[in-house]
This record gives sequence, structure tokens and C-alpha cells, in this order.
Amino acid sequence: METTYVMVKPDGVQRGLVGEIIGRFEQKGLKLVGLKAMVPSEEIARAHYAVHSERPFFPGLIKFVTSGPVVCMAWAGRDAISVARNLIGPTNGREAAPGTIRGDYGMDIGYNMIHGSDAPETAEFELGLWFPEGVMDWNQTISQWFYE
Ligand code: D4T
Repeated sequence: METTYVMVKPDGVQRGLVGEIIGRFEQKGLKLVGLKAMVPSEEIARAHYAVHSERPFFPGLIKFVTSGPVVCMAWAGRDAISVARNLIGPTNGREAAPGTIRGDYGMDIGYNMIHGSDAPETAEFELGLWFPEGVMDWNQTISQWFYE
């Protein structure tokens, strides 16, 4: 079992896509183990995107992510990190395949609505950053119908 960090970015919240996005993760069979909304501080946004701090798009990215509410989620399941990345689709919405979240709703690289951790190490770091209080441990009774 893996847990991944997923976040609806300010454009997704502004566009009213939160329910649609959460629904896709639920229907897929992932288990919701963390959920909250906040307007990110510059500090947390910079820490989250620290790996991009030298890239030219970094200042705009921080301004965008701190511009309004984001919805922070933790989803658990077998191979949850890659399952979530596949649901989300590639960075550029114009190149993302239909059926993915970015492919169905996005036209941009920066305004791409949603973030998902890309590896176990980043998931651990991001979950610790956004959910310092920890995530929920609960028994999803229906999960017996998602895994043989
Ligand atoms: P995130 O990290 O937000 O899930 O997106 P990706 O994993 O798909 O993409 P990324 O790490 O390469 O980029 C992080 C973040 O920066 C924005 N971005 C990226 C941008 O505004 N301009 C760019 O040229 C690139 C490459 C979009 C996502």
C-alpha cells in the first residue's frame, strides 16, 4: 500500500472542479486518508516546489499556487502514486490524453489544475509538508471489492 499527495490547485478550485476531481479518485478505488483546504503560504509553496526554484517559471508558479484556496488530499491504495499520476495525465493539458483529468479539462502547462506526487520520496516529503498532523488510518470495507 502507498499513500500519495494530491492537490487541486487554485485554478481547479476557481473553476468548480473539486467535486469532479475527488469523484474520479473515489471511483478508481483509492481510499481518501486526508482532506482539507487552505490558501497556501508562500513558505509552504516554496518548500513544495523547491526542486524548481532555479527555473524561470518559479516566481509565477509560487504566485499562482498562493493566489487562492487549494484542496489538499492524501489517497492510499496499491501503487497509489502511479495510479494517481495516470488519472491526472501529463503536465501540459494540451498534450494530455482524453480520459485524464488534465486531458479532459486543461489547456495549459501552468494552469493544470492538480498536483500528484511523482515518486515515493516526494510523496513522503509532500505528505509531511501538507499534513504535518498525519493522515487517517481507517478500514474501507468496500476495498475488498477493489482487490482480488
Ligand atoms: P505538478 O508537480 O504540479 O504535479 O506537475 P507535474 O509533476 O506534472 O510537472 P512538473 O513537476 O514538471 O512542474 C511543476 C509545476 O510547474 C508548472 N510548470 C511546469 C510551469 O508553470 N511551466 C513549465 O514550463 C513547467 C515545466 C506546472 C507544474
